[in-house]
Amino acid sequence: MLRLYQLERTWGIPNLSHFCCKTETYLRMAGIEYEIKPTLPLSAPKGKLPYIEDDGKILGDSGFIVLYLKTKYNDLDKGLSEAELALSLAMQRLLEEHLF
Ligand SMILES: N[C@@H](CCC(=O)N[C@@H](CS)C(=O)NCC(=O)O)C(=O)O
Repeated sequence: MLRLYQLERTWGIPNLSHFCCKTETYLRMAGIEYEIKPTLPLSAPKGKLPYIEDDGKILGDSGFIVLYLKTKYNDLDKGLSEAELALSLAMQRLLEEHLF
């Protein structure tokens, strides 16, 4: 089963890290079976969380992970038009990299 390495749950919210939260949300929405392995960034291949282990592959960075999940399992964006895909990418860039 796919393993998701991320920060331990705290204060009853899914995750303090929005990158971890995003990755786990994608897994849940796409109906992919996974187990969580709480860990710290020091153990991660790129020094940052989340990362996954699937079929012997280790992959870091939530963007690359979602791309991998879309290709291998279930692409939740498959019904979107080009304009909707462009808008979603713009929103993603804004929220992930420029809002905090
Ligand atoms: N581009 C990465 C960013 C991941 C990231 O910044 N993770 C933070 C937690 S929110 C982290 O592990 N930081 C540890 C550090 O910077 O030393 C992704 O999308 O996964």
